[in-house]
Amino acid sequence: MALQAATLFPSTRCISKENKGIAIKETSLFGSALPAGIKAEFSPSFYKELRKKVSNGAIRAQTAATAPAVNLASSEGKKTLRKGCVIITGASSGLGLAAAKSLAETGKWHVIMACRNFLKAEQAAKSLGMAKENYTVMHLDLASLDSVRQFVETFRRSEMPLDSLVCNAAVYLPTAKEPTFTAEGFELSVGTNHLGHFLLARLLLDDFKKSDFPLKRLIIVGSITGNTNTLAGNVPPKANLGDLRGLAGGLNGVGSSSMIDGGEFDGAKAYKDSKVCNMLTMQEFHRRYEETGISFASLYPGCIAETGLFRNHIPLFRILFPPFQKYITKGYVSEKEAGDRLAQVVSDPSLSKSGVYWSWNSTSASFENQLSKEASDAEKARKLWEVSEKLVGLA
Ligand code: LMG
Ligand code: NDP
Ligand code: PMR
Repeated sequence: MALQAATLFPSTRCISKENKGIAIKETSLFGSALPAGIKAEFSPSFYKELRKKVSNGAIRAQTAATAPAVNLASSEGKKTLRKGCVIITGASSGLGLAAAKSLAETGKWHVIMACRNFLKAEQAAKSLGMAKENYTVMHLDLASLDSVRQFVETFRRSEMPLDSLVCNAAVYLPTAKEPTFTAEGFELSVGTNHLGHFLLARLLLDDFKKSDFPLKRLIIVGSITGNTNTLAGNVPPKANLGDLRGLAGGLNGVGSSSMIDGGEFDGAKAYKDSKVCNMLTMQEFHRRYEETGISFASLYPGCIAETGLFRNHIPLFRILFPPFQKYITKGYVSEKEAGDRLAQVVSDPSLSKSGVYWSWNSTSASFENQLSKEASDAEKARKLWEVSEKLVGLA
C-alpha cells in the first residue's frame, strides 16, 4: 500500500565544492526516497489503508473487546483507552530501530517510523519481527526541508494523533575532506541532524496541542561527544559553535563557511557541533513551551559502537572501536539496551521531567546528567533558535 509513496529516486543531493556540480548520492540499492523538490503524491487508497490500520490497530478506536493498551488518567482526569502514537526519525537502523521495536512490542505504542529509505525501514521492521499493526513507515528525508514539510502534511492526513516525537536520525561524516550539502545547501551533518529536526519539531508542535494523551514528549537525541565536560568530549576535534557566524551565513560553504563557528570544514566537528545544537534546542523548547504540558528531553544512550553511524569511518576504526569501548572505556552499550533506554525516555512515567539530559550509569539506572558549559548556555540557545528559524523559513 504505502509503497505507492516510494520512488526509486535518491534522497540527497550532494553538491561537491570541488566540482560545483550536482552529484547524486544513492542511499541504498533500493533507495526509495523522494528527490528534493518533487512532492509525493499519495493516492486516496494510501490514506484509506492508513485509516484502516489506525482504527483496527486501536489507535483512535480502541474497542472494549480488545485488551486496553493503556489505561492512564489524562490531564483532565478522564480515562484514555488508546495506544500512544510516537514518531521516531531514522528508525531504519541502530538506536531508532531498537527503540521502535522496544516500544512496539509493549503493545502500548504505535510507532511511525519516519525514514528516508522506505524499503529499508520496512525490511528492518519485518526482520525484527515487529507486528504490522504496531508500526507505520512514512517517508522523511531530513536533508530536504520540502520533504520535512511533506512529511508533516502526510502525517496530518493520516489523522493519527501525535503523543511523542523522537528526533533521532543523524549522519556522521568523519572522513569527508570536503563538505556535502542538503537540498537547501546547508552542510549535511548540521543540516540533517539539527536544521531538519528543528523544522520538523516546530511544525509538529501544533499537532501535539491536539493530543489528549497523558504523556506528551519531545525527545532530541544528544551525545557525550558534544559535551566538553567529559573525556569523550575532549577527544579532538572538540565541539564549539563559536559565535554562530557560519550558521548565520547559511552554512553553504560558498559565500560563507560550512561550519557553525565559521572555521574550516571538519566532518567530525560538524557532527559534534550538531549534537550541541540538539541539546541546546531541547532546552530552548523547554524554556519557550513548558506550559504546553509537553515534556522536552535529551539523552546520551551510551556508546552504541556497532551502529550504522560509523559506516563512513575507516575500516580499522570500525574494528577497534567496539572492543575499545567494551574493555577500555566501558562505555559500550548494545543496540537493544540503548533502544530500551530511549523507549524509557518516551514512556516511563518517572522520566517525565522537562528540560533534562538523561544518561545511565553502569548499573543501567537513569540519572539527570550535567551538560557542558556551551551545551547549557541559554544565550547561545536563544541565538541558535533565532538563526535556525530564519534558515528553515519560519521567521
Ligand atoms: C579524529 O581523530 C579523526 O581525525 C577525525 O576524522 C574523526 O574521526 C575524529 O572524534 C572523531 O577523530 C581523533 C584521534 C584523536 O583519535 C584516533 O585517531 C584514535 C582512534 C582510536 C579509536 C579506537 C582506539 C582503539 C585503541 C586500541 C584498543 C584495542 C582494543 C582491544 C581490546 C584490548 C584489551 C586489552 O585521538 C587523539 O588525539 C588521542 C588523544 C585523545 C586524548 C583525549 C584526551 C582528552 C583530555 C581530557 C583531559 C582528561 C585527561 C584524563 C586522562 C585520562 C586518560 C585515559
Ligand atoms: P544509525 O546510522 O544506525 O542510524 C541513523 C538513522 O538516521 C538511520 O536510520 C538513517 O537512515 C537515518 N538518517 C540519516 N540521514 C537521514 C535523513 N537525511 N533523513 C532521514 N533519516 C536519516 O546511527 P545510530 O543509531 O547510532 O544513531 C542514532 C542517534 O543516536 C543519532 O542521533 C546519534 O547522534 C545518536 N548517538 C549515537 C551514539 C552511538 O554510539 N552510536 C552515541 C550517542 C548518540 P538510513 O538507515 O537510511 O541510513
Ligand atoms: Mg570516544 C570514557 C570514554 C569515552 C566514551 C564514553 C566515548 C564515547 N569515547 C571515550 C573516550 C575516547 N574516545 C578516547 C580516550 C579516545 C581516544 C583514543 C576516543 C576516540 C574516539 C574516536 C576517534 N571516540 C570516538 C571517535 C569517533 O569517531 C566517535 C565520534 O566522535 O563520533 C562523533 C567516538 C565516540 N566516542 C564515544 C562515543 C559515544 C562516540 C560516538 C558517537 C557519538 O557521539 O554519537
